[in-house]
Amino acid sequence: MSSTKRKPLVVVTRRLPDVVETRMRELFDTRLNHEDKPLPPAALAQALQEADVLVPTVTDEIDASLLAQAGPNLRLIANFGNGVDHIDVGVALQRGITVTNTPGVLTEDTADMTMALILAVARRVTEGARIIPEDSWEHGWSPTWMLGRRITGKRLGIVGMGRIGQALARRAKAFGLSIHYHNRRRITARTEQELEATYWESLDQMLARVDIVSVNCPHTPATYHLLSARRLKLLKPAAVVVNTARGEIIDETALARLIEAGEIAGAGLDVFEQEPAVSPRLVKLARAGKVVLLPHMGSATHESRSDMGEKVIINIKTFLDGHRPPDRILPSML
Ligand code: 8YV
Repeated sequence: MSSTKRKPLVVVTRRLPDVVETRMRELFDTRLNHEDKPLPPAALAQALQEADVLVPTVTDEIDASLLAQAGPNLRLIANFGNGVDHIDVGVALQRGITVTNTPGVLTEDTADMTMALILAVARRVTEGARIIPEDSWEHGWSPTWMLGRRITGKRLGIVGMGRIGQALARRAKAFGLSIHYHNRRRITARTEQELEATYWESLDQMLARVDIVSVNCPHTPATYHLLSARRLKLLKPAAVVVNTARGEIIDETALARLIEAGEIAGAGLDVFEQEPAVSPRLVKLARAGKVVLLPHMGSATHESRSDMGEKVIINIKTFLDGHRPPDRILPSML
């Protein structure tokens, strides 16, 4: 900090819940984004030059060239959100900038949304929900109309058994799904028993055997296109793919192609490779009722977003008080 008297300048790139913004203004010299439009690169660069602390979100691309323009006061990037793949964390750490995130508080809501997508695709919920508002129910009920697929008794393959993966497993178990998972590390025997989860060291083998695949791992260089065209082709034709993690983990073009060809039954996606742009092929499949597309709503509850803000504040406050913030991103996590 250049002066011990002045309050640290915290620049927040997007509008946050009122309660969070109010508290931040009490604690810091806080610069808010009242318009809530994503900052253009030049404005983001200026924020990095001036701030002591930057509070970005998933909509801010903070790459190496932007970080090279950071001012001498920038010591902390306190991300509002769990995923930090929009930040070049390696470069930030090299430049002595600490990066934190907001884990834990959005777990249950994201798992709920994953379950909602599984049900929506299998039971054609969004397709059905359009019928009455569009005045298309003139023939009434029919024994063979709008049939979906039962989820009870099916196999769910979870790719990434961290907090969200485990929260999904707990829900899915209650719905009668059997739980299968692939993860970098096997979870403890106790948790495996509690979730009645089967571990697959080979992702390929798991994919060939499950009915529903859910992506719940972070996006890192190692997980980019983890569900590649080759791996997607291993799925059964009746399989459904759900993604509430990051679009980049799935080869989206291959996914769309396989659904178009009837080699995969459908998908429920909350995240996309080029957000907010969504592939026209996926949009067409959504219109045809084959896929359900949500605009990145996994953690979109009042509770999650307030708790995420609280985490951001705790991380900033702890850091400015000279302590290690609780949610530091360490090189081993990248
Ligand atoms: C957030 C998310 O809304 O936390 C994450 O990683 O994907 C979302 O739930 C978003 O990242 C906020 O920046």
